[in-house]
Amino acid sequence: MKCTVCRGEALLDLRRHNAAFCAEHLTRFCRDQVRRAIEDFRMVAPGERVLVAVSGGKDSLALWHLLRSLDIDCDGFHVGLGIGEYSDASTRVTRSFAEERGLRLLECDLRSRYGTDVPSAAAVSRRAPCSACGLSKRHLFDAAALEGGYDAVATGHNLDDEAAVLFGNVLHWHTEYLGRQSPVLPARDGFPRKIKPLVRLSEREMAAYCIVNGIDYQVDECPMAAGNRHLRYKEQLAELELASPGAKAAFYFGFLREAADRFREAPGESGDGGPVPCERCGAPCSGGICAFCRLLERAGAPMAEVDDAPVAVPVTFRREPSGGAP
Ligand code: Q46
Ligand code: ZN
Ligand code: ZN
Repeated sequence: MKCTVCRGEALLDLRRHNAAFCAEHLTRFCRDQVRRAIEDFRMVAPGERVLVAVSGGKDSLALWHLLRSLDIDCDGFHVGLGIGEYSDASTRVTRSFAEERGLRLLECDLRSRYGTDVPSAAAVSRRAPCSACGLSKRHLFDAAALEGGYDAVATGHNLDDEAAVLFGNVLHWHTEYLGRQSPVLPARDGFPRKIKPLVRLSEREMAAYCIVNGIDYQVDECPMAAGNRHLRYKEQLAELELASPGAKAAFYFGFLREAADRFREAPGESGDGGPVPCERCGAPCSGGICAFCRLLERAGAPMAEVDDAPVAVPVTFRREPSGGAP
């Protein structure tokens, strides 16, 4: 198999693009795809600062690496979820990535900051672990971005993730979610802008990108993900993609082009009068106490002791961040 660009030995074929790439041209391809997503969806303007949500998995580490290689001013933010050895290993790999490259990493450890973790909060509140986890991460990403004055929060959702979410939302006609399914959600009502610069790249491409760029990542799946519907949708779409390369991209980008606008809510249409600050943490919510503070309350977190502490704390490494190349 030859590289489509240089005719050298290729290490990855991309059937949906009818191409194959060597290490150098795969890296260049991934960078071009991210640059194109950022431009097409106006994700980041010159001079803006981005907070990258970094789990320690291949997608988020590759995203951080790619954004740095495009000279985007960005720092990482990692949340310690407290999911046993899986979380400990994810934190270790994230710290090593940042330390080796002299990058600025912020962290929030659920247990030390709030006295709880994802498994306990999910058990006490009788929520599915992924629901408690997703709620916590969304809240903390927003809070950390606002606290640090970042213009946008970038997450490592790739084409496979977005196509699977779209598939689930269409299957069940979750029209409200379809209205919000976009690679960029503008800042509004006190929430920072959310961007997904990897939407043009697949999981397989991200794994290959990490390997050829020497990025060590958490390879284990989260133990809480087992049986999750999202994974099933991914498997079904992967089968479809195998039989018909490009099907996933056609489905997802076709939706954005042809149908997404039809599901968007016009400003003020929700009729709820807009958000008000949470009585406890000040985050925008529909009234009273926000969902995250309610979750903490149910989990018995000692709120009064932590209310004023910052959400995201910079991790100190042996040497100072140099701001150099990735
Ligand atoms: S980390 Fe959290 Fe995922 Fe684990 S508990 Fe579910 S949502 S599967 S991205
Ligand atoms: Zn090549
Ligand atoms: Zn709150």
